[in-house]
Amino acid sequence: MNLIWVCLFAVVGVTYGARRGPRQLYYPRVAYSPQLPGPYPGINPYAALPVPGFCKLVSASGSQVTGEIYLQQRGPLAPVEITGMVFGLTPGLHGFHIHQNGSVADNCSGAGPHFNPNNQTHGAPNAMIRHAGDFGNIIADPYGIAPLRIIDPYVTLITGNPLSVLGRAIVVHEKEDDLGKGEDEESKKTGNAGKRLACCVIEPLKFYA
Ligand SMILES: *[C@@H]1O[C@H](CO)[C@@H](O)[C@H](O)[C@H]1NC(C)=O
Ligand SMILES: *[C@@H]1O[C@H](CO)[C@@H](O)[C@H](O)[C@H]1NC(C)=O
Ligand SMILES: *[C@@H]1O[C@H](CO)[C@@H](O)[C@H](O)[C@H]1NC(C)=O
Ligand SMILES: [Cu+2]
Ligand SMILES: [Zn+2]
Repeated sequence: MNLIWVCLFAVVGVTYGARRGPRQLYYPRVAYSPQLPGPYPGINPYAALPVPGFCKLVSASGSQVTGEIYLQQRGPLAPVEITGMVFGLTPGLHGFHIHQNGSVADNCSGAGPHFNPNNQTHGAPNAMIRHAGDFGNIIADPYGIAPLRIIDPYVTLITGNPLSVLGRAIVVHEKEDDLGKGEDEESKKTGNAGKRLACCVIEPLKFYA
C-alpha cells in the first residue's frame, strides 16, 4: 500500500516539476513591457548569444586609478559575471556602477547618470528596487588594490536587449556607495559615492589581435 503512495507522489511530483518549466530569475530582465511573448519574459532564447565584454579603466584627471574588467554571461538566462582588478585606490570601499553613456569624456562626467532603463531609484545590487547599473562597492586592500568578482542577474550582455551593458561605461568612485540607504535625496540617485576616479567603455572582448 505504501509503495503505491510513493509511486503516486513521484509521478505527480515529476509532472508538476515539468509543468513549472525552467527556473525563473527574480529580476526583470527587460524594461517593463507586458506584451512580450514566450516562456522566457524579455528574452528570446533563440536570439544572439551573450557577447563577452572588456573594459580598460582610464583615470580621470588627478587620479591614479587604473584597472581591467572582464564581463561574461554563460547563456541568455545566466547572470553576468564581472571580474577584474582595480589599482591605485585608497583602502576601503568605492562605489562601482555602470553608467548610461559610453563616454569617458570630461573626467568621466560624459558617462552620464547610472544606467537606469527601468526608471528606478538607486539601491543595493541585491535590492529589488535599484538602477540596473548599481553594482554596489568594490573593496580596496591596504595596497589600494581591489580584486573583483560580481555576479549580477539584472543586466545582460545580449546585444539589443534594453538591459545590455555593452557600449556603456563603468565608473569607479572616490567614496563608498551608501546603497540608497542614506538620509538625503542624493542617496537615492548616486549613493553619495562622490567623485569619478576612473571609467571605461565596455566593448566586445576580442579573442585575437
Ligand atoms: C578634469 O579635472 C581636472 C582637475 O579637477 C580639471 O582641471 C580639468 O579641467 C577637468 N577636465 C575636464 C575636461 O573637465
Ligand atoms: C547621455 O546620452 C543621452 C542620450 O544620448 C544624452 O541625451 C545625454 O546628454 C548624454 N549625457 C552626457 C553627460 O553626455
Ligand atoms: C520615472 O520616475 C519618476 C519618479 O518615480 C517619474 O516622475 C517619472 O515620470 C518617470 N519617468 C518615466 C520616463 O517614466
Ligand atoms: Cu557611478
Ligand atoms: Zn544607481
